[in-house]
Amino acid sequence: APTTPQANQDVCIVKHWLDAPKIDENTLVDDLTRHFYYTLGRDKVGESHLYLYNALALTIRDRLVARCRATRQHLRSKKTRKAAYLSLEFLMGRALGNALLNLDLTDSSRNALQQYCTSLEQVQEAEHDAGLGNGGLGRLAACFLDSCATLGLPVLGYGIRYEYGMFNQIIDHGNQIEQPDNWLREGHPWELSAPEQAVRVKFFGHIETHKDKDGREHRVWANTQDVLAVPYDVPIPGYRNEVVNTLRLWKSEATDEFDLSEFNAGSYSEAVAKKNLAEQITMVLYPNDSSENGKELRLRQQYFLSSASLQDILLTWVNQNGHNFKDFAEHHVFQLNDTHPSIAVAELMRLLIDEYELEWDEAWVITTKTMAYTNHTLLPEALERWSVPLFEKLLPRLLEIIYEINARFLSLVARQWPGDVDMQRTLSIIEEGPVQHIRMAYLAIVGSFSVNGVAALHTDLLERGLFKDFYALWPEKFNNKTNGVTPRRWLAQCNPSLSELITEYIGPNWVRHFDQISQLRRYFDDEVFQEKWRNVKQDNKARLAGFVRAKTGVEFDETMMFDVQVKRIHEYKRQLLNILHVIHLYDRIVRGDIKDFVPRCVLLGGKAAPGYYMAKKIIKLINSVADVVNSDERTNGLLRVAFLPNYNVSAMELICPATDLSEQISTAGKEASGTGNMKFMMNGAITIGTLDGANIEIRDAVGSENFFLFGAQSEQVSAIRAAYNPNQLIAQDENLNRVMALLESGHFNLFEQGLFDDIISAIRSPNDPWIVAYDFASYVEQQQQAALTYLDKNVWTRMSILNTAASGEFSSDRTIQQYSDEIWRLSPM
Ligand code: T68
Repeated sequence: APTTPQANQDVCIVKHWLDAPKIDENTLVDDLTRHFYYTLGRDKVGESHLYLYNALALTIRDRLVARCRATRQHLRSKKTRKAAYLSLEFLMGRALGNALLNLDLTDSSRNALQQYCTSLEQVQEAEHDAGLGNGGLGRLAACFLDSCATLGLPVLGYGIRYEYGMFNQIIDHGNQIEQPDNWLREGHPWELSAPEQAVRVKFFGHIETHKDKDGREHRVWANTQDVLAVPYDVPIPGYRNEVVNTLRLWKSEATDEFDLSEFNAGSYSEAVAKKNLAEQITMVLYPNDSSENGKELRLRQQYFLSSASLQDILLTWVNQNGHNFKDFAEHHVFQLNDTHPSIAVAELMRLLIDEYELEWDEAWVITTKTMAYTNHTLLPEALERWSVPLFEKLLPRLLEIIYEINARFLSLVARQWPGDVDMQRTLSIIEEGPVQHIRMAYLAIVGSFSVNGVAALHTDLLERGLFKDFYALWPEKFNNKTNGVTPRRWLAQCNPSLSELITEYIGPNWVRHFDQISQLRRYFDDEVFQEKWRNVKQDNKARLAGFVRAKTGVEFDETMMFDVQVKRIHEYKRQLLNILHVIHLYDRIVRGDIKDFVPRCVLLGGKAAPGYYMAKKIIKLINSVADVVNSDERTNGLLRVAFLPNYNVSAMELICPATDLSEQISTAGKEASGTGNMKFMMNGAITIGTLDGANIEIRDAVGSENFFLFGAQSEQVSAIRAAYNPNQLIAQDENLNRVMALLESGHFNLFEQGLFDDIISAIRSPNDPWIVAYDFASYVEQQQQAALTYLDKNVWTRMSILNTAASGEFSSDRTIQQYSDEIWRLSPM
């Protein structure tokens, strides 16, 4: 029972609290009912199950909060070294199923819901995806949080609580339409706000020099327009280990200071309008996944997150240690998820120098011992550069600090390469030009003790290409951390039947120790096991077929091969190559070449950045081809094509368990890692792919005989492009020639002449950076190889089992263990 709070000197601490809520089924039923009737004030189960979902979520949250408190206390009392993962994106998806799995409450929740005559599945459907990310980078952050909590590592996530997440995609006459994702409208039961821990973030203003009483000069950032950062905490449960970490998401709010003169002069509305300006910062997630757009609001978001998070950590430190920062770097590390939060390098310097009065050198040692940077892309259009004039207006003090960092860095460069002015220009954090720009990746590298890529090839290309001069200067900073995905969500949770089968054969410990999945290898030739494996896949395919029918009206037949490519739409990912192959299959059917035709259902899905013209054209082409193919009777039983609208985390949870063939077909050297490839592999899909990103490691792990490899290799790409003649390739390849002829005849755009001209020109262009025409022939050949292999059910099933069995190293637990051992140096709680 609660007892009276006891006063000590300054604060009133509640010495005892209610016993932590029990895990047993009866209390679960009681709490569910209490939340439904009283917290939410409902007495009928409506059609949407929304309130039941909320009641169950609150019931589970109670159990998380108790553990979260315990985890926090442990952290405080032990003064443990901890990491902060700074990311503009956390693509969490739904939370309920994951929390139930990790707390082992799935069965009792299912039972508790019986009294409401509904299934757990129906209730779970009421939860909106938390779509606070674009794609791979954001979902990686979410998988990492699950692994950190499961490994019991003291890691705090810091992100932004966007009011609107990744847009909802609607397909209208084959075209993408974006609709706002108002995911908070019906409430978000997982979060707890802590307004008393809000911090202020400064913008605009100017710099003054003040002298203190000892005559020392200080730079003062004055006359700023401040915004409040209010934290919302989301609990992150580990897998059955009592640990619950925290993801802290910041919301921007106006300070309550009105300009009174303005107010009294009658400009009430103008004074209040400032509130809107402040609240804009966290209003919406930028939907670009691979190009930077240079918008001021985006820079505001980046600084807002970086400043609020660093202030939060410094305040906690100062509360415990006063202004003594001697051991700070021993207790903290900040992982920057790409350059998006890399302004944190300069902000930590500012806070230490301006707010806590450290000397430059002291502050620089702390900064460069605590910052670590992960790069996620080599694409030049994605490298962030901020214009100096914009920076100067918005963050004048930060610009000064960056100039100083750069000056000191360039003198190091001058010492390293005496007299080499070119080298100074090349490596400068400030890019010269008509308008100066700040190269955020360079700021991140200079300010960090660790720089990592996300797959072996990617890291290699960083070291030998994009960052080669930095690598020459500081080889010890560079390291690889091949991505991974959490086997909780991406196998245990999304594929319950396969999980059960796996557990039946190798016991339940694989969920926590995923390297044990290799024990499945023992059964790849066991016919009984194979049969069960096939049946599970069959059921999952039926489940996906229902979903595809509901969302697109296209009938998938689960006896056919399911061939799937879902990911953001981008030219380098080459959905275009996939659809050209579909056209080729269609052409074969039409011309009667169906001797060894293996029936297949091709599924594509993914969002295009709203301003990405070609990506949107590709969506339209996919839909147009799907319409023609699906309505031509000759294709019945042989070929079905669907474009799934609004691909997101929850859709992937249905898709990857049901996939036979996983399409990972990017132009070699362009996909940093990929993580969808790992989800498919875990669920027993076989990959058709290029030697790109983590595909290379996937193929090494499973064996080349269990992977359909095609296409140019990354070292060959530049030579191929130098002498690229796609028209000749097309003329010489009968298949491709026919595909292009069909496309160019307007067969897929009968009533809209010229609709796909830009796509046609791109394929025929000698400057096509993605060499679609070059890789077409080997792609078609491997597709046929895959099809023939699929015909032999036993061979395919063996390959499928071996893929799952070899997926152990693609658990994000492995990745996070490496981050912890090699970068963060954390001890488990
Ligand atoms: C992805 N990057 C990589 N970026 O493309 C993928 N970019 O190969 C890799 O597996 C994944 O990161 C995880 O490492 C992205 O997803 C973005 O989403 C993004 C968002 C905003 C700005 C730039």
